[in-house]
Amino acid sequence: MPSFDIVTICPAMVTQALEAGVLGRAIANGTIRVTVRDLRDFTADRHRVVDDVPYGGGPGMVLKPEPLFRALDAIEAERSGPKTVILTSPQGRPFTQAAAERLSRIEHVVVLCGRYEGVDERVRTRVTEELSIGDYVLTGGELPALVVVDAVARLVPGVVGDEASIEGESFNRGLLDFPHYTRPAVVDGLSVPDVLLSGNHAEIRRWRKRQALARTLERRPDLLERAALDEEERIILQELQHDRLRGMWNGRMEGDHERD
Ligand code: 4FV
Repeated sequence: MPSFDIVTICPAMVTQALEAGVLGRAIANGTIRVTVRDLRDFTADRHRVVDDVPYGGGPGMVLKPEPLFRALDAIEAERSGPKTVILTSPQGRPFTQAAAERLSRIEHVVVLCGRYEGVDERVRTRVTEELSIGDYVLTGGELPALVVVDAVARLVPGVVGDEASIEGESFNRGLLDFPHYTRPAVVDGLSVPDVLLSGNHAEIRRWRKRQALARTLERRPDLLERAALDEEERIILQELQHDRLRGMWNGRMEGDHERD
């Protein structure tokens, strides 16, 4: 059973977020195990101090190394075997779906949540991977840790009810997702593309491929360089690029809601 340890000075925030939805159910039914560790439990002083002023001066505080080292020692003492120790920080490599897939195959993942200006640099001697969820600065590493655990845990067999919803999702192959519609067929004069009401599954699959490619071409052409396209998708993409060049493609998505 894949297991996660999250080390944080805000355990309540993390625990609460883990109680919700798919993750909460998977933890409750034992499909995955997530242990939230309060960093203050690994301090040695009666004030449970986890931070200190930066050497060399400057604003803010830095997370002390010893409590983090003790937390990692305790986790390692509890659970032998290979583990990945992740530090979430803006200095990390961008977190991607591919990283989530790779981490979902690792038995034990530990996530250290930064706070204040960050962790003492010597903590990185115990870190195997540093990940960033985006080029912006948050108040803490807890939300990034939850992003990583959520994206990884949902890939663990049995966590998401319908595995097909994982395999089929576009991002798995590096594309943006196609538009989704559900009842009612018309709302505020906004209708559903006829093809989705046609019952013609071959046409529907083709339409979804075309929408995913068109949306990716328009919004994230960078993804197309790395996307694993099948033959049909390559042909559709050529058509889209051709239309685009011929200016026939006016940037409006075919799926955009025709007003009745
Ligand atoms: C972050 C990010 C992030 C930086 C200072 C925590 C904060 C504070 N982590 N992706 N973006 N971390 O902003 O992962 O210690």
